[in-house]
Amino acid sequence: MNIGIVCFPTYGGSGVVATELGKALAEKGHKIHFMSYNQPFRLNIFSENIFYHEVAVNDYPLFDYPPYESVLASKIVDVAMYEQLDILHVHYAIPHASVAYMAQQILKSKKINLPYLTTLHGTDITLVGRDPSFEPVIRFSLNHSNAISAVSESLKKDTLNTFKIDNKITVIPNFINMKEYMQPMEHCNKVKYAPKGEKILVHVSNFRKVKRVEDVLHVFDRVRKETPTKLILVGDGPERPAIEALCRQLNTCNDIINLGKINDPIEVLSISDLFILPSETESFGLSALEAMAMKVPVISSNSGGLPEVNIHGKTGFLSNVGDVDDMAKNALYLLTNENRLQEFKANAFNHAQKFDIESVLPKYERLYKQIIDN
Ligand code: GMT
Repeated sequence: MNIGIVCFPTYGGSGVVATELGKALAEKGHKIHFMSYNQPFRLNIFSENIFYHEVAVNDYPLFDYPPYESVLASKIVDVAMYEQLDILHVHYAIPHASVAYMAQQILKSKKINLPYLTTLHGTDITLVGRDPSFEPVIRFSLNHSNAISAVSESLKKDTLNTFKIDNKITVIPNFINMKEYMQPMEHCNKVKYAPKGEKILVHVSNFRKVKRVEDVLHVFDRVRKETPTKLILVGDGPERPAIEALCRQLNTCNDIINLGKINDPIEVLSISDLFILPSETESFGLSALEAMAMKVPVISSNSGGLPEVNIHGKTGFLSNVGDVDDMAKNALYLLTNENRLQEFKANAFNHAQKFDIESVLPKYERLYKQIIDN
């Protein structure tokens, strides 16, 4: 198939899913045309089946807001016509679903049929999407999508509760390429970060408010009072200054290692003992799945789709949002008993295998085929 993929290129789950999906489809022989305003950050490979079409929005003094949607719609029309796309897959409803609809209508006037699949990732429904100023456009463009997929049962439910959707929503979970998580990691030396044999907690995110990174610091503060521990923070974003201020206030900065943005956190995860994800809302929690694939159990909130990924009492523990005492108690329960920690590590790894790309990719291929055949 000739598949167009539209996504945000920025550091975040929807871009990672779109990119990894495109890479895997290309490996199976499909031709993949990425359209984005920057090279997606994990699209750092050479493949004869992958093409990147940049959406370059010019900065005219007249515009307070650059017309990204119009330029993207034109790009989709151009790529669809000249690369003969069979299908368009847009990631993140806002504004990609309505842009896809507009491109589809333009192509229709040229007697070209371009069906589109909209994949919902989370904040496009649970945060941004709840803003009433988007409602008519989201509802319309979702109802006109040739198909909709959501990354968890929880997100499907949230979408149906938030919008009046007549279209069917197919759940296709986030995935990982297990092969990449099973490579030898001997070169990653834990001693550099934990010289006295301390345990390592890790958090990976884009440091947005919704991630509640301050809760990570509060959990860490409680845990390190009981057992020697270090905290590694991976990522960057708007909450970073507040986090730096909080670690000074808690007097924990010396035991926190800020690594900033890292394209692929596999190596850091390979030296970590527990992953902390206390998010306010999380439609799936791809970062938790990536941790589990590296045998790192997860201490998380129980919001959104997290219970579909992190199995309470098996691959880690779930707590109510904001209950840092419970999260710290659960972390200590694992960190202070090596046999128990090893058992949870093995469970996390085994559960992660259920989300291997090998089993998830055919679900997307089937959906593409259904849409094209209709
Ligand atoms: O979590 C973020 O801030 C990034 C966000 C995105 O849209 O890129 O991630 C969302 O999509 C991921 C991939 O489907 C999910 O694994 C994340 O759970 C989801 N984030 C939220 O729902 C907050």
